[in-house]
Amino acid sequence: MSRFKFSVGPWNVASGVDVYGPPTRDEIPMKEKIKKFAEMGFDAIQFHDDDAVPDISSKSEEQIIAEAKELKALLDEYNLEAEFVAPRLWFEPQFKDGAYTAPIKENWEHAMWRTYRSIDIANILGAKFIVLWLAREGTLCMESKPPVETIQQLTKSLNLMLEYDENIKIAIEPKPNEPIDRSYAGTVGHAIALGNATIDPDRMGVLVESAHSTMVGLEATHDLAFAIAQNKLLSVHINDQNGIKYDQDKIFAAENLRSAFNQIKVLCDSDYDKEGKYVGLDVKAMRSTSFEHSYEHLANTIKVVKMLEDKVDKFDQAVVDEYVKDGNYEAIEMYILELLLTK
Ligand code: GLO
Ligand code: MG
Repeated sequence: MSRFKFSVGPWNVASGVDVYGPPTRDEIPMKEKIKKFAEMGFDAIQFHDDDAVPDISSKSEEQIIAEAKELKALLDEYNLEAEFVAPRLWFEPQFKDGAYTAPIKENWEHAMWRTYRSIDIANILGAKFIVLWLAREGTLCMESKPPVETIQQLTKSLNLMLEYDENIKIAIEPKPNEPIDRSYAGTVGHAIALGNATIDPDRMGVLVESAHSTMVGLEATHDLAFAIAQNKLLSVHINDQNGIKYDQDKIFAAENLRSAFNQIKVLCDSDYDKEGKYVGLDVKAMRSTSFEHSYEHLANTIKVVKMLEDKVDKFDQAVVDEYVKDGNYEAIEMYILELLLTK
């Protein structure tokens, strides 16, 4: 048994499409995914606004509320919680040069409209926070927007969200690159600083994704630790990534086992599980995986977390402390390698 509660996003079961090729697997309807997630033992689901209410931009506020209530009834049927709602502000053409940092006022207003609707949906589903993955908040063309004013526009957008609902919390999920190559707020440090610049820093936090740290050569464990030390860690997206490359969303520990061990260790050591928070998965099956194995990357990730928890339970800090006193850092390396490589 794991000490953690797990959450998953419906987009984690996907068709295998990438920028260089078409789908390799059939799409699975949302209701089927939710049923399967419940059977797999997940505790909560993560939603984009348009996962919860498809084609959200074409719908009235009344329709959005009605559909969110239907979804809530479905979740209740399976005894599932909603962890968060995240406005998906990167597909619509209006957001081609940013959403909260859009240079054209009407586009920014549309981003805010979708965010307010996301907060409404979160309230109906019982989710305590929204997640902002600032996917297009930067620019492909540096001169298209004056950076200082534009970053201030981002802070203003956050303030409006905090004013819209006095209880909602906001977790910023930073990503340094892809789809834009130059993000305005690409790291955990930026995300925390942005939160601190708002009118209500206590309701601002971060969601740390392993791959987003790795893809800029940062250590995900220390990004988690940094957020925990500032009391800002609202959620996590565990996954893995082969170095400083395109976003891969591989199963946890598939590329960086020692880092994965330390990520789980820092969560265990900080009693993350006791605060009612979820270990969120943001993993995708590889493009080469066949349809019949559409869910195995999720089951395997949970299995790996449990195995790493066992390793964390076996880890003895007193042994390491002795080696530190003796300056025997080689012994620490070997202690960890033996821990990870033997039963
Ligand atoms: C992509 C992100 C993405 C977000 C999701 C929730 O790189 O990790 O999957 O986590 O859209 O906002
Ligand atoms: Mg993510």
